[in-house]
Amino acid sequence: MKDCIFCKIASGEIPSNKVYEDDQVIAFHDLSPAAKVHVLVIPKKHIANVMEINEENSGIVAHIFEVIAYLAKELKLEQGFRVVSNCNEFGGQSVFHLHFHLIGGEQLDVKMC
Ligand code: DGP
Repeated sequence: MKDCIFCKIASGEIPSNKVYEDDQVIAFHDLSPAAKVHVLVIPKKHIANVMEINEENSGIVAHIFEVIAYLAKELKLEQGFRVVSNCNEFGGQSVFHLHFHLIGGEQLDVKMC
């Protein structure tokens, strides 16, 4: 999608500090890390956020969680981590391309629920 920063990262137009890539998914370090490990896992195909997940595209979400499980081991997060997807204004979403924050590498102190 034109003007979507994560589409540009997915296509390689904007560089990123990549930790994983396959034909459907890319994962890279967050520009403003909230913890020692803070990786964003995104579908290459543009989906705005969780509100746009449906029967036709939910397979990518299952695949993203397989990638998250793989990365959790690769990044040595066995002691624990958090997966977050912010959605729309009240959820604090700032980039409108579906992404999952994989956060860990230390004790996380802000427990939302
Ligand atoms: P959210 O606020 O949930 O929409 O998360 C967007 C995240 O994306 C935020 O933690 C900062 C990160 N971010 C924004 N622009 C870039 C970028 O150009 N490169 C990288 N690596 N991360 C970015």
